[in-house]
Amino acid sequence: MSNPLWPITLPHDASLHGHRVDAVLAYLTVSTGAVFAAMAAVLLVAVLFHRGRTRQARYTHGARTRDRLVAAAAGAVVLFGIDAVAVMRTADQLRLGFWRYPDADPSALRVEVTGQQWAWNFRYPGADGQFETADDIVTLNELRVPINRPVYLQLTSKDVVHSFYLPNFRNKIDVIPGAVTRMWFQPQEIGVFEIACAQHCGAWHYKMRGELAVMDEGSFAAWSARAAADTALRASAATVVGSAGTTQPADGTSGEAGAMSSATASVPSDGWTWTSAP
Ligand SMILES: [Cu+2]
Repeated sequence: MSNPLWPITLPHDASLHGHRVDAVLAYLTVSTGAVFAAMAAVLLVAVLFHRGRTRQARYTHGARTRDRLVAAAAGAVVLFGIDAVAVMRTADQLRLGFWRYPDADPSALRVEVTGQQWAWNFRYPGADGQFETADDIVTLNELRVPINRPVYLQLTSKDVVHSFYLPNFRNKIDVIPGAVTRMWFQPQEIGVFEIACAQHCGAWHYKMRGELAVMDEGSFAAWSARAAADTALRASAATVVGSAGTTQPADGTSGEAGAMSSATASVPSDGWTWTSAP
């Protein structure tokens, strides 16, 4: 992030649909700025005009019909000129971008996210495309994704409410224990971006951050293969340890990061299901 004006300006947008959020913010900035300028001008004129003793200000309780009409007109301008338009524009942008979940898109990369005090766990389905199987890839505070493909996340929390926040992708979703939420985004730029928690979730909330690495397709495939090999190695090591009489999970996970899949299985989602990847 080499923006010299940061944090005065918005974070750099590296996503397909981020401009939609920026457009709504720009509209709100300009429209409320115009109303602020008009109000400041009215006040300034009133102060300057009634400055001398010759033009005494006339006080009113605003009970006259004319006063009420002026107040109602000003209120209507704000309500319909700014608020209603902002709501409609927001709904449009959500419909055109953020709510178009890639349920039927076979190219979408699906990842399960589990928040906990104070870290992010990520679980990829591995080569078989199925979660909660032996070849799942599990990472901590590190989400790697390929460029120009939809990334579809399903999220839950182990303990308290967190919020998965991607400032450079204009996306944020609450991560709630006992519930499953979802979000999607499409990276347009290779680079490393910040993952933050946007809900105050305890003493070390400020430490709850991760890295989102956007890679080219080849590098992502190479990383996936390496991670899959590591998973297989861990699984075989766990089997050896397990046969020696311990209770180590044999699927190569730490058990902690595996919480997501069991939570997903037991918590009803609000009407969507992972479609199995090809
Ligand atoms: Cu948090």
